[in-house]
Amino acid sequence: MKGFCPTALRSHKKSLYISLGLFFLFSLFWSSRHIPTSTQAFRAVLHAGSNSFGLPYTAAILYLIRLEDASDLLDSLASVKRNLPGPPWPVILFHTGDFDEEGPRIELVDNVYNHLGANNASKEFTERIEFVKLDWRLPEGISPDVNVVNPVFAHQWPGYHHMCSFFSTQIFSHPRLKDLTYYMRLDTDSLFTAPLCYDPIEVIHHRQRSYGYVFIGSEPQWVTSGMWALVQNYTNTHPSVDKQLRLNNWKWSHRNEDGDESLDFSGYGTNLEIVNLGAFRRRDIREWLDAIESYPEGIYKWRWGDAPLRYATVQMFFDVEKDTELLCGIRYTHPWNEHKHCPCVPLDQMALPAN
Ligand SMILES: Nc1nc2c(ncn2[C@@H]2O[C@H](COP(=O)(O)OP(=O)(O)OP(=O)(O)O)[C@@H](O)[C@H]2O)c(=O)[nH]1
Ligand SMILES: [Mg+2]
Repeated sequence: MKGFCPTALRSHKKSLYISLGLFFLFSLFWSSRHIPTSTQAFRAVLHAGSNSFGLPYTAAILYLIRLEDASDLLDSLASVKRNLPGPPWPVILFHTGDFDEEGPRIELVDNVYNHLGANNASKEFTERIEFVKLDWRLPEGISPDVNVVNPVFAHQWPGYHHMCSFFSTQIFSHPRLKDLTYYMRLDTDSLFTAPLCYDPIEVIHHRQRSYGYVFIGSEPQWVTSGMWALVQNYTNTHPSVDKQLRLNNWKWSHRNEDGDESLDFSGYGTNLEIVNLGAFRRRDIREWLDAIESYPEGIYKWRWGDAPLRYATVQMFFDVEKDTELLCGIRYTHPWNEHKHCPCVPLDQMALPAN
């Protein structure tokens, strides 16, 4: 009977193979088109208190986005995919309504997929994307009428001001970040320009840092009206803050007769930052963030930015030598910001912090 194969059975087998082949091709086509827009399964693992990578920490990459910045976002995400090593952490896209409907969400994820190019592990990358809606409201005491508020940066009011408020004070208590150890923030116009020799989140963890950044800039005085005074008043009533600022060699500005400050306020480049969430959720830091919120005119009228507010917060509550990391080995650009790069030193050649 060896080699016996009646014609009927052979043609039956043939059609079976053809059907299987067609089924395989169809599923391949379908799976490449059907791109999920959330990472529920991944999140379920995180919520169980561990992660799939066997790491003692969890993280996410996050953006705040809006429809008009979608094409920048594609380039930024492509630069993350191409140049940022490390575990495939979720990519959280916070939005404020532009992606409420499924249509724009699917379209954006499809565009990311096409921008990355098929057969490029692009599907896996798009599966990391999550959309999270933010419900922005003006704080009490701020009129919804732009003419009443007469804010600095009126042309982008209140969106830009909401953005500053979200990143300065609210982000640390956002429910989606509750179980995360770290977040890396990027803006839609943030770009990694070359492959990195380390995973920056792993560097922050390994070196036990609370805050990672790539540059410090300075803010023009027309967007910091009253900021020096708020920090000074708070410091005067909080001796531990005064002590920490002295240890960090903080320099105070002085006002001349014309009301001009002798110093511009510095600011971390928050368009790429890594935050240890637990460190920023300290009670004394929360008290300071509440003080910022209790003077909403600071952000909503005077357009205080999240960059100088982050700078003040870190300098007031952390030891900048021990708790912050300048990640200058990252090849990175953001419009209007110039900064120095340093050679990228792989993690296994970095020293552990001496405690
Ligand atoms: N949803 C939403 N996102 C915003 C709004 N304003 C800014 N963003 C986002 O917040 C991030 C920072 O905004 P940018 O306009 O880049 O702010 P910036 O870096 O201070 O300003 P530039 O120097 O012009 O880049 C970007 O990812 C924007 O897409 C807004 O009104 N709504
Ligand atoms: Mg920007």
